[in-house]
Amino acid sequence: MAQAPDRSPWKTVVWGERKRTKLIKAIKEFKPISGSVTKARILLLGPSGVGKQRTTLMKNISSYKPSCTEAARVLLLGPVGSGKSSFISSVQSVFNGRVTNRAMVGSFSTSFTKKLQFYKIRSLRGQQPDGLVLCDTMGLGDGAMTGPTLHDVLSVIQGHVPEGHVFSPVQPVNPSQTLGYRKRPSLEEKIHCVAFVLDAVKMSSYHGSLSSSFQQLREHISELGIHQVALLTHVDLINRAAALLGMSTSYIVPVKNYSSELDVDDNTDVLLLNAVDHILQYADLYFLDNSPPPDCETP
Ligand SMILES: Nc1nc2c(ncn2[C@@H]2O[C@H](COP(=O)(O)OP(=O)(O)OP(=O)(O)O)[C@@H](O)[C@H]2O)c(=O)[nH]1
Ligand SMILES: [Mg+2]
Repeated sequence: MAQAPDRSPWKTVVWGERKRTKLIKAIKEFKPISGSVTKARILLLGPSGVGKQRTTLMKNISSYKPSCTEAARVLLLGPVGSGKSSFISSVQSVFNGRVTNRAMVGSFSTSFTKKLQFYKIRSLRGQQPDGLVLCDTMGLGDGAMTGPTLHDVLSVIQGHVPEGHVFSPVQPVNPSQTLGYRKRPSLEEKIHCVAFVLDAVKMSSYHGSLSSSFQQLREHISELGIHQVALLTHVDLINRAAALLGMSTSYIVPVKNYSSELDVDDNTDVLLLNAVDHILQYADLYFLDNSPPPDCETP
């Protein structure tokens, strides 16, 4: 005979109004510890705060002037299709006030970008940054034969490679065969910062050899005294989640679960609490529509 399902709660969770108020109060009073732009901060700032922050950031970038060269050259490096060209176009779009496809974007299994291309970020109107040049390059492949070699990348960073150079695994950069090769590049012609670009969605499917390529690259780039940062793209897949679930994006909130950390941190806490707060809003809507009329309530 089938047993009646056990309906006793496995855990008693107190989600009273007091707890909710406490969580909201804690979220409202939360101050991020670092100065970085985090999702947490955006959530707390609200639409007008985000607008202010955008204006401040645009002003800062527009007035940026390196101390000893005309512009800072930032090289974007990453696997094929990770969003290097898209990032350049996106930054340009911010300053144009409309979406602009400045660097051409593709979606093939081999790199769409083949040439070394420098993009001085300019504005069609208003604030004009001119201290920033973003450098697009061919995507790093899974193996040595499917993208620029370590030697090619280091030559670019050291400023030997001219704009327009087409990367070829069979013809690595070299002083005698590379057209326009600069033997003694000036500070202006060198790369001043490297930004690795990775696709959050493909993170687990990246080939193991890519990890050793990054390790080698980082060692050599660090030896050159060049700082590196990383950009994580495709974190906007909320739309895809919405399509999969068949629900509006306004129902979906980003969450960062604790998975490898040893300690909690305030930013992650806020994302989690925001999700809980969001869930409770919808639970409240249910109660609003389904609470029994006062005369039916059990004494
Ligand atoms: N959803 C989403 N798609 C992105 C994002 N960034 C890039 N893409 C898409 O990913 C594909 C590849 O983008 P690209 O900017 O061409 O990538 P890339 O790193 O320049 O690629 P290669 O030049 O081929 O090495 C395009 O279809 C883009 O529209 C992102 O943040 N979110
Ligand atoms: Mg590209």
